[in-house]
Amino acid sequence: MSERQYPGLFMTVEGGEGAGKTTNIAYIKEWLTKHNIEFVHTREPGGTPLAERIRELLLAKSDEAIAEKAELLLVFAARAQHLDQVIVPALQAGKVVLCDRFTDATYAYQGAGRGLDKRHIATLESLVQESLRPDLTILLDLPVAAGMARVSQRGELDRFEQEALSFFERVRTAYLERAAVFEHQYAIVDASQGLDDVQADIGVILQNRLSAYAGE
Ligand code: Z5A
Repeated sequence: MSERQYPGLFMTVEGGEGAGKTTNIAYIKEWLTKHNIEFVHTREPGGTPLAERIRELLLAKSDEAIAEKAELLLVFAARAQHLDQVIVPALQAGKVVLCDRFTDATYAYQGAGRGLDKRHIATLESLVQESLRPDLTILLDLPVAAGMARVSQRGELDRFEQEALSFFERVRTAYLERAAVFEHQYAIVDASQGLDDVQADIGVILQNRLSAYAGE
């Protein structure tokens, strides 16, 4: 957990393909606005012009295969810039940072998905983030096949979306394992429910975890 060295609160949203991050982040933004909580909404990879350029490199299909370690370093290069330019200044200013994915995604995708050693990820995490960790991670959990069915209507697949089902199964398992280890950080939401129920669950989590922060 973050040692709360900043007055702001760092919230991330994670999940596999089609788990509903985009849909539910819109709901979280409405909730924060309704409760007069100042926030910055951002995403990873990305969140600054340079980091968004790195995102394009990571997601685009290309004739040149990206080496797994190069992918890992690109993710953390984007993150270093994002922390410096957006996340840390917002936390210093006392805002809530609402981030679509963060380092838990690196453990899930580059660690479990690609099979890179978690110790290397932990080393980069310490280098880039020092002691900063999310205060709250909402994990939208959904069976892989259900998530795939939800996104199947979309057009061309990006570089990650082309991976095999087994890759996404490893990603899901890794998220659930991390949620069990970092219980204080994670709140798991059953994203296979209808949207109203998913958002009711998220509302309870926000009320429990942010009301003190909002001074309610
Ligand atoms: N990546 C990485 O490898 N390492 C890292 O460290 C980081 C990221 C940070 C980009 O992520 C890629 O970067 C990601 C991992 C990698 N690749 N993948 N895969 P992204 O977050 O930008 O993209 P994404 O994961 O592909 O998100 P998504 O597919 O767009 O899904 P989503 O935002 O979670 O879902 P959605 O768009 O809100 O919902 C999908 C559909 O389901 C949509 O039609 C909704 O209306 C519908 N939906 C949502 N909720 C429900 C419910 N409850 N019932 C029924 N239908 C629903």
